[in-house]
Amino acid sequence: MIAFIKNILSKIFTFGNQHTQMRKHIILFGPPGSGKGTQAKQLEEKYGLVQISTGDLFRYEMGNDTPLGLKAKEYMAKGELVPDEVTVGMLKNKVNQTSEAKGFIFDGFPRTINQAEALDEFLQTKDESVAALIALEVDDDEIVNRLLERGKTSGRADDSDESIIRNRINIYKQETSPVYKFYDKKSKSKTLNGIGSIDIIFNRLCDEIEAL
Ligand code: B4P
Repeated sequence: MIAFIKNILSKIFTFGNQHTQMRKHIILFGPPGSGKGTQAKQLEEKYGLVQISTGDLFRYEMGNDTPLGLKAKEYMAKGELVPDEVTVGMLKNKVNQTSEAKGFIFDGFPRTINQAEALDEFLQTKDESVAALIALEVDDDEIVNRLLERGKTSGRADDSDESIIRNRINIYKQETSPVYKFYDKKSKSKTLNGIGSIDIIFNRLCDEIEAL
């Protein structure tokens, strides 16, 4: 009888651990144009994780002229952050709609300490947490070049004007970079050189993720 109970308990705990291990949530971090979106798409394919890009979600809403999209447009066109209450609600909806995912790559989220706290609290309600924040380091001039280059074809208002790009970089330094320290205090932050070919950076990221 005791052996039977032990067996049942061990199955329950094994299942619990497997579930927790399977859900690996990674924050891909870095300034605008550091390659978060580019890399997240490849990581999604390799590891079967689901990319959630708040920038893409906002662009989708803007493209459909929804009330949320119209609100986001006011801020994004100037290179400013969309208010936290709008962003956090949208993110939670997306996570809940994708509940079967093995884990998420958060691309461009969290961008403020408020967003980071909201994310941690939200994941805690599911008995989950962020596995790591991986920051791609790229200098300002490289960012400006990349985004102006993308602006030639993307049609994005926030990529076509150097002063807007510089504003995005400044906002990153003031409002977003503290998120790195927030996760560093939990020993979860890592930094990678984001300059080099897309494949080289992808390999660096894979090494970090596999070491988690
Ligand atoms: P996002 O859509 O998140 O994107 P991003 O900052 O433009 O760039 P990303 O780092 O993903 O760069 P990518 O791979 O595309 O944000 C846009 C706006 O949305 C924000 O400014 C804000 O207004 C709003 N927003 C989004 N999330 C928010 C949030 N959480 N809270 C509030 N507001 C929010 O790469 C850029 C270019 O570089 C591409 O052309 C790519 O081809 C090139 N590239 C990539 N890797 C390269 C490499 N290794 N070498 C050379 N070029 C490379």
